[in-house]
Amino acid sequence: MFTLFHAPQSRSTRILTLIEEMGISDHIALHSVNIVRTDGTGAPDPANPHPESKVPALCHNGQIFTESAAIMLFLTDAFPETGLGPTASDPLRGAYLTWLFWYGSVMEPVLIQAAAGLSHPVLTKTYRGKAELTARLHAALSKGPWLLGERFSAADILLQSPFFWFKDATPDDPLIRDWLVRGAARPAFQRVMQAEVLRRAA
Ligand SMILES: N[C@@H](CCC(=O)N[C@@H](CS)C(=O)NCC(=O)O)C(=O)O
Repeated sequence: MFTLFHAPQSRSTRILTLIEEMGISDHIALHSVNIVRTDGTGAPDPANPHPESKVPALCHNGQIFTESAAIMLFLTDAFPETGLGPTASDPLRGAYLTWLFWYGSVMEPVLIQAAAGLSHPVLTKTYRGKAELTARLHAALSKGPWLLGERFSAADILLQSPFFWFKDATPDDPLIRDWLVRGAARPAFQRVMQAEVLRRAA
């Protein structure tokens, strides 16, 4: 059994979307926790095992996994038959791992800096900027409907997620906009979004 520590409408929502896409919710115990939201509401939850009181956190056999990309990689490797992540011998494995790690190492920093209005040569040298981020996504999506070409994967769920919450951050690029429309139209995504509205209101 896996326990997902979750707060509705947060970064752990994308893990729920992955779980729904994989059809593995019977294997997951959902544990809702309080978190400090960006508006200052909420509070750290003593029941949350995340060392920074954040979500998502996943617990399995006494191990704690944090960081969305690590959790996604662990789940797609644990349930390879669901097809949501290429396994070690798959020729798409390199691209898959690259997108998962690029998200946390480059994409989130670039989007957060842009949202904060930060600009500094050291930041730009290290992470590049929104134009380069757009070009990288555009290049991948010019080869197929998903980041791995014809194959939908956890990488799409992860990299689409910030644009669903912060629509203004969406690059003005038709291939990226169409990719987001395809992701939002998926039945699993829609089921999770509806359930999240109810959980947040509860
Ligand atoms: N890099 C982490 C970020 C996790 C994160 O920042 N989660 C937010 C929710 S959207 C949180 O729990 N914030 C509570 C806090 O900052 O105390 C990941 O991708 O999993």
